[in-house]
Amino acid sequence: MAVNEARDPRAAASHFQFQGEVVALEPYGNGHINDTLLVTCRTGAAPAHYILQNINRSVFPSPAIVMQNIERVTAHLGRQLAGTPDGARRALTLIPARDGKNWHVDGQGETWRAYPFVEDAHGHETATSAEQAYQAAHAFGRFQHLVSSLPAPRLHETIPDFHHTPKRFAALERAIAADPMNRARLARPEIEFALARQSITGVLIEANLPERITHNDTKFNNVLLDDASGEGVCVVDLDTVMPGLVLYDFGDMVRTTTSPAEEDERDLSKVTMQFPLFESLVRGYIDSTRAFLTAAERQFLAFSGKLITFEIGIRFLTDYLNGDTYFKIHREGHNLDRSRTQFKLVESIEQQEEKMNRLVESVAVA
Ligand code: ADP
Ligand code: GN1
Ligand code: MG
Repeated sequence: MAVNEARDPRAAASHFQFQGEVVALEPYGNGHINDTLLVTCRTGAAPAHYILQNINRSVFPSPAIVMQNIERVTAHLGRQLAGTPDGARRALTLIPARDGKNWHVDGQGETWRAYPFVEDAHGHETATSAEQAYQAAHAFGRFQHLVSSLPAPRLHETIPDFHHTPKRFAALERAIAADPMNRARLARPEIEFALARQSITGVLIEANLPERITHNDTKFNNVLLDDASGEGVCVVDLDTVMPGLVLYDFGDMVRTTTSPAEEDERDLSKVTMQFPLFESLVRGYIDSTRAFLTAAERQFLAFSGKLITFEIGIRFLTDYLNGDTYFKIHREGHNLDRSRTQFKLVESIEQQEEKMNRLVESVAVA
């Protein structure tokens, strides 16, 4: 991942209360949005590691509201986990800047934040076992449970209408009509696929489900699994924690965990919704959300997988048509490839949806 050269991570790092002297800064992870760096500091003992991030201002036009949310959410998680075994690794905590604030704004108006690096745990691009799927779903469900008791006021909407699928669909229609890069001719089958499914876009919004605090970006690589035990130890990427429907989170787990292929896989024969992984997601999620999940929410678990996969597919397709202005890309046609894998997965879910619904019912009554 290339880090924007115009920004100065080394200067930014000097503003945080890291332990010891910064000896290395290197790009880290596979996020599509922020610039993420691993910071290594020399101390008297073992090196200390941190994550330093620059918030993407074209995606988050108001980084301050992102940080205000994260400040409240991390403090709330920290209070609940204090004194529990391994509590410090189970939630992100902000490293303060030298001026005592919880983030740093540099001379160019760029916003930086830092977290302790969670050692001996990693995010993975794909799940390789049913147990990993269970662990991821359990961790994201536990996260929803822990944040459900956050005291008022309501969190800021860091990206309004983030999971408003009908509005995402309307944005796609605008991109098709404007076609600023003359790329629509290269994406005809994908455009047809998307347009044929408009009818599903409003289902969750019209279902009258409870608003809760949700993560909204529960990609499999946004939960760190413990290297030794495999346990889902820490949920990361908190920029979009805000009011939402729990199904946005479960849906994105289905999208990113049940297929053995990576999000940008070009060999579509590898993209399929693997039923045993879906079953593990359902079990892990229901096990950690029993305290609050309603029957109305449960009945959309399978559907949410289809909807959110479709939604992210149309976002990739829209970005391709608009000239790749939102998601970081690493090759020509990258966003088109990403939309193709999403749509292949939607098809695979469509083929198994009834069976998936029956499974959810059987787990719920067990
Ligand atoms: P983006 O919003 O660009 O996806 P993330 O916040 O998800 O950025 O960070 C990118 C990746 O860095 C994550 O997927 C995760 O693997 C890793 N990561 C983020 N924070 C930490 C942390 N505190 N400790 C260890 N790894 C982290
Ligand atoms: C982005 O930040 P990252 O890479 O975890 C995006 C998600 C998409 C995802 C697709 C703020 O997530 O909404 O589902 O890419 N985040 C934002 O991989 O738009
Ligand atoms: Mg991420």
